[in-house]
Amino acid sequence: MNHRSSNETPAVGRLSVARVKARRFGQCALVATGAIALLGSCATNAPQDTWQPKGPNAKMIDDLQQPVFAVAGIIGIIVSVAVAYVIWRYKDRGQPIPEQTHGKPALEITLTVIPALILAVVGVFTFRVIFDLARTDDTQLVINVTGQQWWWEYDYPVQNEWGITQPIISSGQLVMPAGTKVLLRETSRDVIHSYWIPALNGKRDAVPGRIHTLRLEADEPGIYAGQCTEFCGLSHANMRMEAVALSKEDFARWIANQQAAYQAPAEGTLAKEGEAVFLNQCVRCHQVDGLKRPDGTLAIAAPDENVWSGAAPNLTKLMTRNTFAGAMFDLLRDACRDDVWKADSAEFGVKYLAGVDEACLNVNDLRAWLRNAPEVKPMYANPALLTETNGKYRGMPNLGLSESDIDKLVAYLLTLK
Ligand code: HEC
Ligand SMILES: [Cu+2]
Repeated sequence: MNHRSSNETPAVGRLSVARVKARRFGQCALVATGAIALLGSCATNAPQDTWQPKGPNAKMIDDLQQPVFAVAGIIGIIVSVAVAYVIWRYKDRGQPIPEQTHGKPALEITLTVIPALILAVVGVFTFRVIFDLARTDDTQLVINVTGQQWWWEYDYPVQNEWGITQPIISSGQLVMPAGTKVLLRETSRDVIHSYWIPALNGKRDAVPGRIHTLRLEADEPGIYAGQCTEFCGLSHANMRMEAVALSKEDFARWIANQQAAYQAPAEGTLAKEGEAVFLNQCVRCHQVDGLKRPDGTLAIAAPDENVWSGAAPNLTKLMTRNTFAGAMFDLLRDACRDDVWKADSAEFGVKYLAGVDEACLNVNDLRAWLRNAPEVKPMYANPALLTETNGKYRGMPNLGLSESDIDKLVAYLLTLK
């Protein structure tokens, strides 16, 4: 039976030139997209590659995803080839409609049972990994992680076995000992964020009012990159993080330095003038532990009165980190940064713990930040809201500082290490 009337024009003949062009463009776009996706897998410098686990938790996930990917891949290929064959073999060439049958129980049962068995096996292994990744009873070190627009705060509760005798508060870079079962306790101060260091484990949402745990362990010292992976507003893409794994000895050094007492800059220096500017302009949001006002009282920040999320990064040891503003900017200049990032694991600790000195400071980005932070990191979709703050800011405001105040502040910030 031929159900196309013989006097109809063939399909191609009806296409206008414009439609042919549009179709060609569509085909090219499809091929280009596929090629880009494929070429992306050739990247050599891919610090957030989920196929390169650098610790036992990520390894567990990888050991599961490799065989599942292989099985799914083989099935995917079989199904695609079968579909392509059927499309080609049975395409309408005007042949009669084949004899119609109702069902084929043997085939249908087989095609139901096989996938069910495959899914059951995958399910058993998946559950095992999920439970293993949820364990908290073998924890060796606890670190609290709090997300807010658009940076992460890390605080280390007192843990005498690690020499942590007073709480340590840091931001941007999570510092942890290598070869240690670290447990993050995550929460958020505003919207939902999600913590993800692909080389060390999967993702875990940070939700206001809740505490979620995430195991992290790195085999080797080094820096492991990640980024917030739950859309959290305008600068979501600028909310990054880095886990820094140090050898146990280097971690002990880091802990000792984080707890070291505040060293006020010497009288008569530019840094001392910077301290005064800091007390005037910055201390209402940023805590520097041990910093005193001229009258000898301790300066206590009140970010809850000045920032919507109720927090601003603790700057006590700013120059011991090598990024700032949610790891959006490097605090280290390129050459110095590469020196730290590419150090082999034997000398990594030495280079990381040296901290940022004047020669290595990425002074341009830091000055741009102090000059007008919302200009370099978007914080308000509606610029009118920049000035209408109702007394509270989102992120770091533009403080209208003079260049000479910025000179002083940079000199002061360099002493915080
Ligand atoms: C109204 C509160 C507020 C004031 C005042 C303020 N800041 Fe900030 N600052 C913030 C917030 C919030 C962030 C985090 C923004 C982000 O990363 O997106 C921040 C980030 C920073 C950072 C990056 C820190 C890190 O670890 O990522 C530096 C450095 C900094 N501020 C320096 C200063 C200096 C110096 C002053 C005084 C001139 C100052 N800030 C005044 C709220 C404030
Ligand atoms: Cu976020």
